[in-house]
Amino acid sequence: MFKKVLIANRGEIALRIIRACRELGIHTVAVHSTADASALHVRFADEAVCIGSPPSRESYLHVPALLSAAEITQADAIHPGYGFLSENADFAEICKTCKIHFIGPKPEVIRLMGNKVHAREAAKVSGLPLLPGSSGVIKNIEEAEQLAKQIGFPVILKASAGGGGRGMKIVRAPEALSKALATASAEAVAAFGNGDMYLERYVERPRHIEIQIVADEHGNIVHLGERECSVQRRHQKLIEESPSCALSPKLREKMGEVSVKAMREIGYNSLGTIEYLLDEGGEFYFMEMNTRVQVEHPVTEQVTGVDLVKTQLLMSSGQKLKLTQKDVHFRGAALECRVNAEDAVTFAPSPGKITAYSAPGGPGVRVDTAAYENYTVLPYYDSLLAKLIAYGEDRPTTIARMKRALSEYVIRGVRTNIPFHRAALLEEDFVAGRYDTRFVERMQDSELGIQRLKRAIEEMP
Ligand code: MV4
Repeated sequence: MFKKVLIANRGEIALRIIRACRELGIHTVAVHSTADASALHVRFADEAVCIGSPPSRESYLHVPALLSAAEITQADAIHPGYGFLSENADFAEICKTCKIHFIGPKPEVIRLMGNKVHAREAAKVSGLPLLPGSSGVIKNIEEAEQLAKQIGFPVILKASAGGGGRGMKIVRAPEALSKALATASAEAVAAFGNGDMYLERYVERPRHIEIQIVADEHGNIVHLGERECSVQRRHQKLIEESPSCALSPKLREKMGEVSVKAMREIGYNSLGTIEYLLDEGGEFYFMEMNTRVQVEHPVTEQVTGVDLVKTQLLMSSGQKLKLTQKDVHFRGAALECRVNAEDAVTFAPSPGKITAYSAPGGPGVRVDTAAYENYTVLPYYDSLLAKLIAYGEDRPTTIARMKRALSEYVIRGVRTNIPFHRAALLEEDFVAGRYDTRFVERMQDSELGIQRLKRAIEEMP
């Protein structure tokens, strides 16, 4: 097992990783920017190293500083968490060169999944269902027009170097295709330094379903079921849950099985998530693969009882997965609300000092956060303040618990999106599990939705 792990991250995920390490008897090194000197991850770790200035580029993304910190503390592994360098193949490669263990899949696999055209091809050859679309990069407008005519409109153009909703363009009519391709490709060059595009049939009202994979370095692979993440706004997830109301036991088994099979084909050997679009007819299609631990991993932990971060550490150090698919049982329902320091109506960030803080608790409630009273939410980093997770024997129990927990949560000094969550949980469509990726839009367009949000803001403690 690793003796000492450096955590190349901050906030709640750094704490989550430190907790897992401590339970496994692994020493921890926190790194931090000058602005994070008093952060909880710094206090919870065994050692801490200041690696630079507040902007991420000069600290949490600064590779030489991170490697120096690992070197001077003699850390034998780096856990990248999510975001920052977690899916940076070059960083994983540099770690390898420096003989520091990168906790994640091999650099080549990170690189493969980061290139969405290559990922799509790899998914196809390993048996994952794809939407009809281009094989490889679109070579010219004639090819795109021919293909779109074959598939039928609407189609979607996606940047090969994009992902997570970046660099996409929906095209609804043949006349619009040529301009859209030129613009999207130019935007991709500007954003990613790579204008490669691909094309797919566009699914109007998809649900976002992702399958959690756990794979060791000895060929053992299991899936831990799904998370539904359809409650998003501008590709920022807001509410996640497991199980999804949209999956029958049969479909769950099918999605799990094909995912495991594909990971076996690819030779995947880490924690991973396969994202799918689920259409209204119950057909699912490969979208992207994430090669990191995800923000929403706790909902899977609560319904399976598997500690994903501990499992990731154990497997990464070469241990065999003790779990077989037969050992995986799903129990009850879990929900996660991402509590962000942002305005509940406009979603504008709201950094500042937390002047009063009291977290919910009691049965079926988990709070993953690095916030505390007098903590300052910094403008340099993302606005995630806490992940509020509720779980219970069934979905109605869990929703009731989440509502209760949201009503207990006191955060003063910064604005939060807690009122948004309270309003969302009152939506009939949410309660019925009848939602898709347009849920937030519909809520914002509905008189009742707006009214509920206003009332939730007034009712804040
Ligand atoms: C799509 C799609 C519809 N059809 N692809 C958004 C994130 C990126 N991973 C891919 N995304 C989408 N790809 C086809 N062929 C709709 C989306 C999409 C979406 C997907 C999941 C969750 C929320 C979304 C919001 C808008 C669009």
